[in-house]
Amino acid sequence: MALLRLLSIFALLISVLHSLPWSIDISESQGPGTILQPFSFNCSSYMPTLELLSVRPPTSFFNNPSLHRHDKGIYLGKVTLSSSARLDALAVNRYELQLQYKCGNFVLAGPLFVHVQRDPGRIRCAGPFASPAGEFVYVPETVTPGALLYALLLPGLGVQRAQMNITSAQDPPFFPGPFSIDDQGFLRAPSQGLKGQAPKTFQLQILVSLGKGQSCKGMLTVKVLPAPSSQVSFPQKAQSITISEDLVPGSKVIQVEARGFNLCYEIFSPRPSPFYSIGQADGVVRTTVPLDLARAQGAGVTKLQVRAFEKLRPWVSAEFDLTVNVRAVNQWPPRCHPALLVTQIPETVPVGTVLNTLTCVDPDSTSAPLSYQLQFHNPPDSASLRLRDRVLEVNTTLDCDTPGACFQHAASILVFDNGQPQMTTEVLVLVMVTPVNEFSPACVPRTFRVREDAGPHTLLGSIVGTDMDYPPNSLEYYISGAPPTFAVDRLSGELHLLGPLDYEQQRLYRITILLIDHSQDWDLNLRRSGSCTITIEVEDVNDHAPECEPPFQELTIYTPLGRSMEVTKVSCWIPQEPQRSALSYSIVGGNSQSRFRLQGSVLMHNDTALGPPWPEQPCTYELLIHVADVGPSIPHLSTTATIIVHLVPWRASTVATSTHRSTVSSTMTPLIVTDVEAFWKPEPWFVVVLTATGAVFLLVLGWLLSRILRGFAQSLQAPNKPARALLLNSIQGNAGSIERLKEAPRKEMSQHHFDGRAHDVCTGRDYLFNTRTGARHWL
Ligand SMILES: *[C@@H]1O[C@H](CO)[C@@H](O)[C@H](O)[C@H]1NC(C)=O
Ligand SMILES: *[C@@H]1O[C@H](CO)[C@@H](O)[C@H](O)[C@H]1NC(C)=O
Ligand SMILES: *[C@@H]1O[C@H](CO)[C@@H](O)[C@H](O)[C@H]1NC(C)=O
Ligand SMILES: CC(=O)N[C@H]1CO[C@H](CO)[C@@H](O)[C@@H]1O
Repeated sequence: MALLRLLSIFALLISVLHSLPWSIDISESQGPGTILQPFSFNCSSYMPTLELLSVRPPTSFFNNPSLHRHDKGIYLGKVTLSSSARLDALAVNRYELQLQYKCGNFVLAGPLFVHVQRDPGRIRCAGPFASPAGEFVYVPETVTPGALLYALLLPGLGVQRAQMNITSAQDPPFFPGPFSIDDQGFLRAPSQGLKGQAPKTFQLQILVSLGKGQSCKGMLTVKVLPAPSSQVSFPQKAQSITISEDLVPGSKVIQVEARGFNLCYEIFSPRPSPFYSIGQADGVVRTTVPLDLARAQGAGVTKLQVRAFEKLRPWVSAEFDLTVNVRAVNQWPPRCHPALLVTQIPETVPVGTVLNTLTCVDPDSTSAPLSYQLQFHNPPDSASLRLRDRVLEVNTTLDCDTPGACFQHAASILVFDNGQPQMTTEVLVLVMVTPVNEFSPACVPRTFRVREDAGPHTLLGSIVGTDMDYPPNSLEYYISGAPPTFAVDRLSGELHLLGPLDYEQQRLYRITILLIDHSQDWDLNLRRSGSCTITIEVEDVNDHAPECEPPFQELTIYTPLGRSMEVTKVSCWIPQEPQRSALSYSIVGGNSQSRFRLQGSVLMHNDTALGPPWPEQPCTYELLIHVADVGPSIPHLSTTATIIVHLVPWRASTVATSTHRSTVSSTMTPLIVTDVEAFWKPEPWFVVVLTATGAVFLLVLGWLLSRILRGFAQSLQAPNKPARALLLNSIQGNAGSIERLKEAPRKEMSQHHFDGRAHDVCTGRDYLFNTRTGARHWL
């Protein structure tokens, strides 16, 4: 050892002294910290430095040299292997270290050659195999099962056999089966093969072990490659497809499929595609936005160019033209403004008045034309409104004064689009017609007649007013400025009498009836009026009974047989109302054999009616003449005059016809009983009748006595004179029979009604008679 040291010092001295390049051999098995070679320098008066300027090939295997003072003026320099030193004779077997020594101004530079010697007893895991990522082995997936994939050769292994094991786990399902490596370093594929394993990578940790406890580790990464494809192609070059616009975004349009291995798909035109996307792996084309044709412009037809390519070899590709047509779908009915049409118009609006104009749009297509149709609901089949294009107008008069309710018109406007399927919108129309008071009420002038004795509240008549507005004849009646004699019922138009009337004071009234309509206009204050004149004629009513002058006559008539002649004239009048001259006369009693009749007020005798043989003897007739007033009203006041006629038959050979008239003397007051039909008052009448009858009876008796005495001498030639004259008072209606005639047989009185008693001189018998019927009862 001491010898070696001496040698080295010697060598150093040589080197320093001669500055010769020198070299060192070092075994590759030397590790970090190994001192290569110490060398000394002579530098007495300076502090020397030693530097490693460079290493070729560059490496960090060497530390900077160190310099230590060894003895007086002598320094020892050392170069050691760094901690990263991994010497490998197969990789680099010579390093050149450039060293520089300084001692004061003295500079010495020179190379040091380090020769790395191989160590035959050492195995090494070197190269990419020993790197953390390991060695990459690319294998197509079509490799035959168990095929040799890789041979792991380790430097320095030489002919020695090492044991190689895969230490990492190879568990399914990631591993189709275990890879294997043998002692020669031959890596083989799993016996199951690698089909379908692309593009997996399998990392295999390899342990290399030699005897004598030596071993190292490394990594092999097997990457399975897909089978090399033949060619990528589409079954057809182009395709056209039609979809409807109502597809929601994300809907599948079509799936494209190309032949090839491990393909990807993309749309390469247009790029970016605004409406569609394609699934990179599955080739499904989907929509990305709503395809509303009205809004998404240009969505109608889209030409897509699709490319399919191999994932690992993108340049292997095929192209496909896809045309997507979007079909419009009618999704929305038209939208209209206004959506509901309610309006109110007066009935007088002229035909052609515009009620409203519809504005409709189709959300599906703003430009497509729409069609409109008017449909009536109430009244059905009405022609009152019409639709011209989109304008609702009044078509016919909306007059509501004719019967039938027309105040509300209900209809619909149907708006159709022309899409498929057709969509419809209904716009309800409600037109209220308001009434207008157009017409004035009217009434016809009329004349009413009323008896002057009519009582209060007597109905004179009804005024009928008319008004053509609806509701018809909604009228009220008023009397305009009338005297308070009349009143009109406000609602019914009946005209009533209020106060007393007097024909003698006022015969004619003219009153103006005012008619005012109501409830015939939307504005209830709008009322119209009309009027007409009603004439009221007061009818005269006779207030007094007629009187006759003289009231009682007695006549002797010489009449030629079979001749007719005037007997006398009955002259009667109403003294209080001399203008009322029309009176009616009738014979009501004593006209036996109907020998007398009345021509107006003239009493005629007619023998011819009797026919021969005419009576030879004189006869006496007591005739009762009923006199009544006639006028505009029913005659109701009357009197009865009495005429006694002595009829003396006269032969033509004797004397001419003559009439002997004897009037009632002034002392003999004839009695005329009058009776007002409507108002018979029995009590005063009875008193008068009884008194008067008694008095007359006495007078007549006296007169008869004088007649008998006077006529005794004439009794030979004159006919039989009536022994008595009966003055009977006519009583109309139910006046009843005269009490005096009690001797009449009871049973016949009960059957007939007799007013008086008379004596027929021609037959010589007494009889009872009825003044109205002329019936007789012979006693
Ligand atoms: C390595 O593999 C061999 C068989 O090839 C086996 O006998 C040996 O035990 C294995 N060694 C280790 C450490 O697994
Ligand atoms: C409009 O009125 C006329 C008659 O005036 C009728 O012929 C026509 O049909 C009406 N129009 C409509 C749309 O009802
Ligand atoms: C008298 O009566 C007869 C028969 O009724 C009639 O034909 C005749 O005309 C009358 N004479 C006169 C003058 O009225
Ligand atoms: C041992 C050795 O060589 N020593 C030398 C160092 O250098 C001085 C002068 O430069 C010499 O005198 C010594 O002999």
